Amino acid sequence: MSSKSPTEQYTYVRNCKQTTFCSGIPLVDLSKPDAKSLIVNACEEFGFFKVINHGVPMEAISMLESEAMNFFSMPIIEKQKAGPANPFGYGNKSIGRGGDVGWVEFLLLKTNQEHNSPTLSSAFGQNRENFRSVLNEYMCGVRKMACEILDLMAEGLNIQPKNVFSKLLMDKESDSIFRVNHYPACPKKNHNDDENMIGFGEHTDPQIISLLRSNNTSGLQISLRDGSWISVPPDHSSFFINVGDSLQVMTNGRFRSVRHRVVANGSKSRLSMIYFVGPPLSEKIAPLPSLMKGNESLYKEFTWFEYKNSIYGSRLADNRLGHFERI
Ligand code: GA4
Repeated sequence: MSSKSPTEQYTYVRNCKQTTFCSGIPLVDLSKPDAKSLIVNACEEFGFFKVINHGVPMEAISMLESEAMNFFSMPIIEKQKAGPANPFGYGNKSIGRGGDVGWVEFLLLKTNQEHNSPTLSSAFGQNRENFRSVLNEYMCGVRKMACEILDLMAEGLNIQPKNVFSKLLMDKESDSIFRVNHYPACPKKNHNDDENMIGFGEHTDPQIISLLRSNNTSGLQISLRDGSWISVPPDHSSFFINVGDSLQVMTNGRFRSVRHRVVANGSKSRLSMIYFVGPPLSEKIAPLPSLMKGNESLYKEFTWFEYKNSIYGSRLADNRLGHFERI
């Protein structure tokens, strides 16, 4: 255990000039014919884009958001009945096993399991059934959108069959997870302070893609190619898509796994819900032959199981793909 007190373990980031609100985030309207080419361009340049006309019913979204808010507003002793997040359940401040700490509490859930574990039941009590049905409705909608986006990626990249990516999500062994993060408002220490407490430290997601939706509170920032950070203007009715490490490998580096982080908001709490599309554990993660065009793979071969094992205990900010790069 570290000898630092919990508050000393938090990290702060300066609200530097680069961290201005940026409206240059790629925007994809899923109902338009140019969606696939916009998606490919966005994944190459940013590894990140915003989606509108996503088809996830607004009702399912707001019902899950209110269920989640009800959960997080319970006394800590009640929430802890659903913890620790080891690996699934309620977690508070401590992220992963490498010692990272953030101004955040969260629920981590498996997507293809009945949410009837004794821990979750005791925390949700009477409300368990309601939570479960609202969660399932939301996840069905997001899975459908994820499938559509993954097929558009394959089409945009001219890969046959077009379900090369989406079949990993549709596989009943898909190792996908769902995360709800709650970042309480974090008042600044001094009135004219230009530092923000880190809610969730910088990292890339290990999976294929992540589909994020939040309430209207800012906090999410992404890192651009030149290493600068930009804030993503919040939009509660849209989804934000991140390219993860596995998709970077499957496209042999053509798509970029985006580094991102969340800074705590000084006055409003932030709630985000993220669906991480993970392949089955036995899946070989390697560049797709049709994308190699005579080039060598930039990565050594590994399965999703091996990758997951190798990242246990890493720090959030680590370059986890580094171990698998061919030099
Ligand atoms: C980042 C994406 C997902 O939230 C997550 C995280 C996981 C965790 O919270 O336990 C990790 C992190 C995430 C990447 C590196 C390791 C594992 C914390 C950490 C330090 C659930 C995931 O799959 O990888």
